[in-house]
Order: sequence, then structure tokens, then C-alpha cells
Amino acid sequence: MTKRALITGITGQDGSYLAEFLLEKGYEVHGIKRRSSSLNTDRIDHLYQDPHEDNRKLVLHYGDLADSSNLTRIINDVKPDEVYNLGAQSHVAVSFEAAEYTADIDALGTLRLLEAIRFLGLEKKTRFYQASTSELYGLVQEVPQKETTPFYPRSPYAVAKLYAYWISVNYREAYGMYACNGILFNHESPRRGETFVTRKITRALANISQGLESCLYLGNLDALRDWGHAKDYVRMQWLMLQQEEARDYVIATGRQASVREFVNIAAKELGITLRFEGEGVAERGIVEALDTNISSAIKVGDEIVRVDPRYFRPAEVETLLGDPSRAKNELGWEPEISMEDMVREMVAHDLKKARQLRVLKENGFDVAVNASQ
Ligand code: NDP
Ligand code: GDR
Repeated sequence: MTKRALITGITGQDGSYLAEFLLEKGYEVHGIKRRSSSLNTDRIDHLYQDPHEDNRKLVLHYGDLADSSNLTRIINDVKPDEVYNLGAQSHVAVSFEAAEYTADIDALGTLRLLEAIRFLGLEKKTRFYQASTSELYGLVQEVPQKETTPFYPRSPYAVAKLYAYWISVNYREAYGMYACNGILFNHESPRRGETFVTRKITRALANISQGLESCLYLGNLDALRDWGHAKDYVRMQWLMLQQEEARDYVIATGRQASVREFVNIAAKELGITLRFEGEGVAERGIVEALDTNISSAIKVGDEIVRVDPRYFRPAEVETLLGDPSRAKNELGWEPEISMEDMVREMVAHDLKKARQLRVLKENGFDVAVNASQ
């Protein structure tokens, strides 16, 4: 019997890799995409199947996590064996500006899906994966963080995801649903959204190397993250739904690096020699760093990586480091792609794009190089 999966957030980074992974496993994959005024399916266009074809393996449905009746209708039509709830307003900094929306989608959106499954009497058939996050640990209470480490969320995003975490646990305990949380640490790829720090760095440095941009503005260079590759992490999302019993797992690499180190690795990959100036700005603390001016700039050759206070967050998560022992011991999962290989792949991808833009520009075409945000 062909298994059916429903993915919310299929147009996002993880959704696109997960869709590829499940299609390769022979699944019929259904995804929810949002209506938008411009196309938003770039990441899955290579998987697209003409709606006029018979026996399609990938089917997209219009929908939104804010819309209960829409979600209930889709789940009723699809009757999925597995639901992967990856849809979210996933940007931590943006959640401070759109706190209520983030709560609606990230917290209540999860409840709406769980309720739809229960209301339709599918709670014993449909397995549920919740995209939880290392942001739950926020102000860390233990190093490294594992499944039993207490949570201390530090943003409207993390607080919304805390609700989603516990409501998934609650539906597992209250209704015997197979619902589980993957507590995923940061994971990146060439498909990463352009305003997350890693992609912002690889994209801007690639543009700088081609003379398309001259300055990369960043916030807290000393933030420490445990960065893995999205491809490795979606494999684990699937594995978590194939077990006898639902359980929550930390997914991480167990290695930590700072934003500054990420910049250095990407710059090395591009053959740019970094000259640091004004080191220590972030170490002196956010308040003092708010006075940052050009003297705190870090020069990359003749170009500049400049600390811009606008990218500091009202409350920051300074350090995250995961302990994925449970995933390794119980599910045999280990990350396969190193941070260096991941950065190499991201840089190569962005360099190719930057070169294309440069050639167009040199030949008189009007090209817009979106300044890194
Ligand atoms: P992305 O931001 O790349 O993708 C988010 C997806 O959610 C997109 O498909 C987006 O649609 C969709 N979405 C946003 N709002 C709604 C809505 N109102 N209704 C329906 N869908 C919506 O995130 P990632 O792929 O990186 O992450 C996937 C999930 O994992 C998210 O829940 C994220 O919070 C979580 N997570 C991510 C980590 C990471 O490091 N990447 C780590 C831990 C957790 P559209 O394309 O139209 O914007
Ligand atoms: P994060 O990812 O907040 O960890 O959330 P992001 O890449 O946005 O930030 C990582 C760290 O880098 C610092 N930083 C900057 N961040 C951005 N975006 N832009 C900058 O210019 C910049 N300069 C420094 C940040 O302050 C932060 O400390 C991601 C998302 O995918 C979430 O959905 C997910 O839950 C978590 O990872 C785990």
C-alpha cells in the first residue's frame, strides 16, 4: 500500500527536502501551499507534476494554518498516514514584530491540525510530526541541551513553539495519538531563506566577491549555534514516525560555531582574506554595541562586514549546543554532512548565481541585486 504524507510548509527549506525524500521512498506526497501574489513554489518546482497527469505522486493544496475548516477539509480528503507540520512563521527576529501572527500560526496552527485529525476520527491512523526547535532552550539551563533539559524560550517565536511542543505531547498522552516532537537545532542548505544568518552571509560574500555588493551588515557575531544540514535532518523527521512508539528527539550535530566563525569559513571558501577590526564589540555587550559606528567595522579586503545594531534582538539566544545521543542510540541517526561541506555547498550555489548576475550586468542588462537583509 502506498503511504500518504501531508506536509505543511512544503514550499519551505525543510518541506522541499522532505518532499524529495518521501517521493524517493515511494510515498504519495500532499503539500499545503499558501496563496500569494507572486509564485512561492521555487523550492519544489523541480518536483512539480502536471495536474492533468494520472497517478500523480505530488499534489499541492491551497491552504493556511490559520484556517481550521481548510485544514480539516484537506485532511479529510487526503486521509494521510503521516502529517509533517513544518509550516510556520519561522523567523525569530520577525516574531518580535509580528508576535500575534506568529502565535496564531506556530502555536494555534498546530492545535488546529491536531484537532482536525481527532475530529475526523483519524487519531489512531495518522502519525504527527511537530517541527519543534532548539529555540525552546533559549536562555540555556544545561550544556549540551538534550531532551530532558528545561526550556526557557526567549522570543515570541519560541514561546509559540513551546505551546506547539506541549500540545503535541498532550494529544499523545490524552488521546493516544502517535504525535512527536523533533527538537531540531539550526539546519541550513542552499535552500535556506535569504534572511537567516548563514544564507545571508554566503549570499552577500558571493556577491561581494563578484563586485555586486560592497557591505555585509550583521548583528551579533558572537552568537553560537549548532549548525547541521537540512538534508540530514529531514531523514530524521521521517525516522521518528516509523517507530513503535512516539517519542521526542533532539536533532543536532554536537558541534558549535559562532556567526563570526561561519563568516570566516565562507570567506576562506571564496578565497577572501578577512581583516578583523573592532573585535570585541559584541563581547562588550549589546547596550554598548548599540553605539556601534564605522570604527567597529570588520573589513574584508576593501569591502566591509559591519555590525549593525538593527540586527540585534530584544532578547538574544547566545548559545546553543545539542546532544543527539538519544537519536543516535535509539534510531541509529547521525549527521553525514559536515559544517565545512555544507558551507562549501552554500557558497558554490550563491557564487554561481552571483556570477550569472555579474555577466548580465556587464552586458548591459538591468539586474537588481537585492541588498542582503
Ligand atoms: P521556512 O521558513 O523555510 O518554511 C516555512 C514554511 O511554512 C513555508 O513553506 C511557508 O510558506 C510556510 N508557512 C508560513 N506561514 C504559513 C501559514 N500561515 N500557513 C501555512 N504555511 C505557512 O522554514 P524551514 O523549512 O527552515 O523550517 C521548517 C519548520 O521547522 C518551521 O516550523 C521552523 O520553525 C522549524 N524549525 C526550523 C529550523 C531550521 O533551522 N531551519 C530548526 C528548528 C525548527 P511560504 O513559502 O509561502 O512562506
Ligand atoms: P535563529 O537563526 O534565530 O537561530 O533561528 P538566524 O539565522 O536568524 O540567527 C542565528 C544567530 O545569528 C545572529 N545574527 C543574525 N541573524 C540574522 N537573521 N541576521 C543577521 O544579520 C544576524 N547577525 C547575527 C542572530 O542574532 C542569532 O543569534 C533559526 C530559525 O530557522 C528558527 O525557525 C529555528 O527554530 C532555529 O533556527 C533553530
